[in-house]
This record gives sequence, C-alpha cells and structure tokens, in this order.
Amino acid sequence: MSFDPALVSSLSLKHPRPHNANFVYGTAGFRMKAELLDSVMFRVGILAVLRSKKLGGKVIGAMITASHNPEQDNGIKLVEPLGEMLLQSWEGYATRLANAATEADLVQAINEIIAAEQIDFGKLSTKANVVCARDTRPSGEALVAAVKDGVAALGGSIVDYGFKTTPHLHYITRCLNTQGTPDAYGVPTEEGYNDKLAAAFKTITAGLPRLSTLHLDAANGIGAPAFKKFLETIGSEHLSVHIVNDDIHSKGKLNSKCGADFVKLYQTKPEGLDLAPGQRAASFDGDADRLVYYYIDDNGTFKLLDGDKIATLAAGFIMEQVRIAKVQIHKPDGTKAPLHVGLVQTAYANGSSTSYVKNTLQVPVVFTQTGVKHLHHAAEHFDVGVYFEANGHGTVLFSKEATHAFKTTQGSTPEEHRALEILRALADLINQSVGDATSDLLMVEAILTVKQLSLSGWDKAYADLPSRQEKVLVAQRSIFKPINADTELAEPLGLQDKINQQVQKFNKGRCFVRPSGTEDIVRVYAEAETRDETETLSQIVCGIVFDGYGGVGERPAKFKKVDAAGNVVA
Ligand code: NG1
Ligand code: ZN
Repeated sequence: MSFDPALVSSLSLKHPRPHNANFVYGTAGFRMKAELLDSVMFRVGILAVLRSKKLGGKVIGAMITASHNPEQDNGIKLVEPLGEMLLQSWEGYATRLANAATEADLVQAINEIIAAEQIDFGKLSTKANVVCARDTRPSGEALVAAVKDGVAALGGSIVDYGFKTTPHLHYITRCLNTQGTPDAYGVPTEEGYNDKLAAAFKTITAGLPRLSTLHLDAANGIGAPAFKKFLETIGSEHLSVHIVNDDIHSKGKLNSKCGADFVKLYQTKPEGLDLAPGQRAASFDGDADRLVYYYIDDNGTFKLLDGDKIATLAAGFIMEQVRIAKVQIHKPDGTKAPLHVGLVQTAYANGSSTSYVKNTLQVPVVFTQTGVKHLHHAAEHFDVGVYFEANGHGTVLFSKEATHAFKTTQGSTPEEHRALEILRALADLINQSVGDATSDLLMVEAILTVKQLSLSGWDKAYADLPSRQEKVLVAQRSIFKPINADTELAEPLGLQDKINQQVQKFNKGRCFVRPSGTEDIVRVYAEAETRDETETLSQIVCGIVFDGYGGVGERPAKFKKVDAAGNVVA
C-alpha cells in the first residue's frame, strides 16, 4: 500500500461529506455556499497531492475564493505548475473524490486515480508540494485548515501564503516551479510580484506626463490591501490611484453593489464611488482577477470599457510597437516570419468588438467556450495571444519565440529602440499565467500614458452594440446543452429554433442561452441595434425559457409571453 488509508479515513471523518450533495468541479473549480465546502476542501487537498506526485513533486497551487460571488459563497480551484488552471482531464477526478460517499469509497477513489495515472506513490524522492492562499471571505480560514488536512492525509507538504489575490497565487506557483531555470519567472512572493510589475511599469512610462488619478473600486476584497501595497512599492510619483470600497472587515460588503461583475452586469457605477464627468475609474472583482474601466461622458452617460475594450486596446498597441520595432520571429529552419497576433473571445464578446478586431485591426479572432481555461489554451497558439472575457478577465500571452525576438532584435533608430524597450517591459508587466486585474490595470495605464489617451479617447475605437445579460432561474440547468462555443443549444430539442425565429426579427440581433457553470441559473445574452430592440429580444427569450423549460420562483413581470407560432402575446 502506497499511502495510509487509516490516516485518510481518520482525517476524513473530521470533514464529513454532507448528505445529498452533488459536487461538480466546474468552470472555476468548486464554488457554492461556504458551509457545504468543508469536505470538498479536504478532498481537493488530497487531489493536489496526487497532482504534485504525478508531476514529480512540482508545486501545485490551491486558491480558496469565490471571486465575484457573494460573501457567503466560497470555492477552491487548483493551479498547475506554470500557473494555468487544473488540467481538464483531472477535473473528473476532483468530482469523483468530492462525491465519494464513504471513507472507504474515498480510499478507493484515491486508488483509482493512482492506478489510472500510474502514479509511483511510494517513491519517496517525489515529495508532494502544495501552496495555498485565500481571499478575504470570513469562511476562508476554516476551509484552508480542511485543505491542509487533505494534504496531510497523503503525506504532502503545504505552505500557506495567507491572504493573496488569485493572480498572486498563480504567479507564486509559477515562480516556485521555475526558480533556477532559464524560464525563471520571478521572486515567489507578493513583494517580488510588486517589484517586478513596478519596474516594468516605470520603464514604459519613464519621462512621460502622468495621467489623472484613477479611482479604483476594489470590491471590498483582497484587491484593496494588495493594491495599496503595490502603490507603496511603486510610489505616488509614478502612479496615482485612489482606492475606494476597501472595507474588508465589515460583514457582507464583499462584492455587494460594487466590483467588476456588478458594474459590468448593471452597466452602472458601484456604490461607494462618487464619479464626476471626466474622472477615470476602474473596478476589480473580489479576488482581483477581473478588471473593467468606466467614466461618465459629457452628456452624463455612464460608459463602460469592458474586457473587449481592454483586449482591443492591448492588441492594437502591441501590434503598433511590433511594427515600429520591426520584430520578426526566427523559425527553426533559419527563415524569419512576422509575429502571429491573435485575439480570443467568447460568445459574450460584443459583436462590435469582433468586427473592429477583424476589420480594423485585421487580427484573426478565435471563439472558445466560456471560462478562461479555454481562452488561455487557444491564445497559446499565437506569438501574441490576447484573450479577454467581456467581464474583464484576461491577459496577453507571448510565445517563447516572441519574447526571444523582443530580447534579440537590435533596433537601429531611437524609435525602434524605444518600441523594443516597451515590448520587453510589457512581457514582464503582463501576467503570463492568468488573467490579473492588477497587471491588466498597469498594462492599460501604461498604454494610455504612452499614447496620452483619455478614457473617452480610448472608447472611440468602436461603439458597443447595446447588449443585455439576464439570469433565468430554472429547475434543472443541466438540460441545457451548449454547442458551437456556447453560441447555440443542442438541447433541449427545439429551443434553438425558437430562439433563431425571434433573433431574425431584430436588426443586428444575436442571442444565446447557456447554463452558468458557477451559479444555479441559465444566462440569456442578447444584442441588437438599439437598446429597445435588445431589451425586447432579451425579454422574449427569457420568457420562452422560463415558460417552456422549467422556470422556477416568481415569474418576472418583464419577461414576455409568446404563443406557439412565436408571436408575442404579452
Ligand atoms: P458562468 O457562471 O459559467 O457564466 C462566469 C463567467 C465566466 C467565467 C466564470 C468564472 C460570464 C458570462 N461568465 O461563468 O466568463 O469568468 O464565471 O469566474 O461572465
Ligand atoms: Zn475573480
């Protein structure tokens, strides 16, 4: 026997599995009401050890957070050695472990994974290593203790990094696994992260006039103390940011009427921020991996600069610098080729942004399923792969060849030297392991500083089509089966035809229905030429879903009713 089943069982008894629960490792790991999570945490601790053992003792990260969800929720996701999300083929093991009904079944599940993955468990030289961190949720402390028990149950070792943002933990994991190698990513601490980003930001913005103060809504989450520390590191002469919604101690404030998700969904400023026309503002989400910008225009209208706008700003800027610097990739056969730049979006990207990227930037766009793990992998196929979800979660990936080309290209004019300096610094400034609100904010501020661009100037690139995202409560969201990168439904049979029938009645109409992976709801996204048309299309499709496909609770009065022929009757 390669591990001690008695130890697993005895520790597991401290973390009993709730009856009737069915756990699924979803888009963002396990996420639900915190009180249901104790046994899940313990078992994810076990899985982290198995994953580390499988990878010869590489460090695996475990982040305890529920991101933008309300404070009573919590969750956990595992981080691969280079900072990516857990390998998809292991998600099934997570689900299997979490649902093992008894201690005996849990031991059996562990043995199944060891066998399936051919893990040499007894090999003493491969000690399992796990690092963990958590956001500011009050439930976090006890849940971390459960993870530690899980790691101990299989004899692994775990280092607790305490309160960190999700991107911090991804960064630290990557640094620990690359230390002393040619791919060394940095010093594996929050200070190391702050120093690295501050140095890169200063290089890009040196000698340029500063932008006006940015008002940052930190969602009353971990991003508040984290960004304060960053500001101390960089110094106010380099970056002026005024943080609001920084109360991480009062109960119930996290993500409540504030934060990136709130601002994106309701297209309005967060509570706790007085925003005057002309002021610049941004919001993080609760674990500081999402970022959106916004301002009030001269007519008093709220204007959102979401993940699509950030992606297009970044792609346009990087392409410009690559052009100026005349960077080319050296291919293995000795020839040179232009850098391959691409953008990755999901179905939730605004249609205008996609047209702008294709037609104006002339950059190819790839669509993936919702969830950054899908976008991240698609972005890896480019030399410069820009990926963002509309909700503000994303980053830019540079291939090894691209970073090598930035380092080795010898510019011959001052303009070329400067563009190369910017590209090298951007590769340091932008978090290569995961979407990161701090790093993305610094990237945006750096680009706007170089271009001396206001938020309204940035916003002019293209005008968003009006869009609407609604939630519909249904009895069983698992009956909705999305296909074609979430743009259509294969099941329930017939529903897609009904949606199509409605969409074609609207100018520039687009609408899709998809079950959420993180909340017990179905999402309805609609887009059309005018705000009124968008609203109508959205309410018709919400009504169709609610009335015909298991809507529960009180029927929202705004949902429209349609007859069998698809005509709106109320
Ligand atoms: P779900 O709940 O599956 O739609 C949401 C976001 C995803 C992703 C995950 C993880 C939208 C429409 N969906 O997923 O993009 O960010 O949360 O946090 O924004
Ligand atoms: Zn988040």
